[in-house]
Amino acid sequence: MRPLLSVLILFSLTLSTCLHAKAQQPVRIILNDWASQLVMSYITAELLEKQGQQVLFIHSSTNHQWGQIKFDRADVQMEVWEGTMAAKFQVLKDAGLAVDLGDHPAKTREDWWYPLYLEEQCPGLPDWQALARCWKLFIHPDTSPFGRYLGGPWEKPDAARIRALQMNFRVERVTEDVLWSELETAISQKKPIVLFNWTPNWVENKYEGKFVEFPEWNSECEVNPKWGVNQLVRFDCGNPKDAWLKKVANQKLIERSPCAVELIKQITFNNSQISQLSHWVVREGLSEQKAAQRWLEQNQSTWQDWLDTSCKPTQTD
Ligand code: TMO
Repeated sequence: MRPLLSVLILFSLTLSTCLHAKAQQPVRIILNDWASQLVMSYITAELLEKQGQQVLFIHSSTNHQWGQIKFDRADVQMEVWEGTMAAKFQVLKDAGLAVDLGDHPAKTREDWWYPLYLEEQCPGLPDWQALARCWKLFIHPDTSPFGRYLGGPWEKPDAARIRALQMNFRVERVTEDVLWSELETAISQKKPIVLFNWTPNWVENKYEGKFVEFPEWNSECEVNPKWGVNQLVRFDCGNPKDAWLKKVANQKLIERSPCAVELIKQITFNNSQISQLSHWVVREGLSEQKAAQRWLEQNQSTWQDWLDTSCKPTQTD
């Protein structure tokens, strides 16, 4: 072969390899701020790496994650909860910017919650009107002269709900750690507390309690002021029960990393698995990474199956 030709071939081979490598971008996984989501994200990262993908983590609040997806700065969120995130997901989905990569086989609920002993102090619970009547039990220095509702950083407009239902409460927003430490303190002294909680979660395996029953959720409640007990404003209802939990991706991931998409579609967790993940972190004190490792060690055949039935990026990308 003539030297010039071989140089040209080498050049074009190198060029195509570079282009090829450039086309394989890392899969950017969103890390939110509650235990099971973090553990599941680390499990997903491990599996994507086993599949031959590169992975990056993007720290984001649930509110900001939609902008991250919209502006192509993140690729996947493994735990999108209907109760707190459906409306914002729907907007991006309708715009063709986000895709649904399937539901987990878990039924979920996110709402105000109280430990069971409160029913003696506040007869009529779990009805919200009983809670509204008992508001004085919940007066707290942080929200005085109103009752305190302890919320996390994830909810939809709770203050709007409180106003719509004319309750003498104020929201205090805290991180997940503070939610649980306040819950522990209240329970150890049998003191009144009403706070944001969700299922599946570690709490249901440890403490008896109930969600407050607000007026039944309805999509109209969030868009139509006329709907519901307060004719003038929206948000006069609770969050959905038996709600979905899904994986959501940046629309661009579909073409960019089809094998990652195949794998993510297969990764699913049920209620008891998810509460187990949060239990390992919150109750047993494992780091989220350690909890992910433990799950991978205990569920080898499950994830091997997911990998075996997904394409390999080197063959298709
Ligand atoms: C989003 N969360 C499960 C914390 O409600």
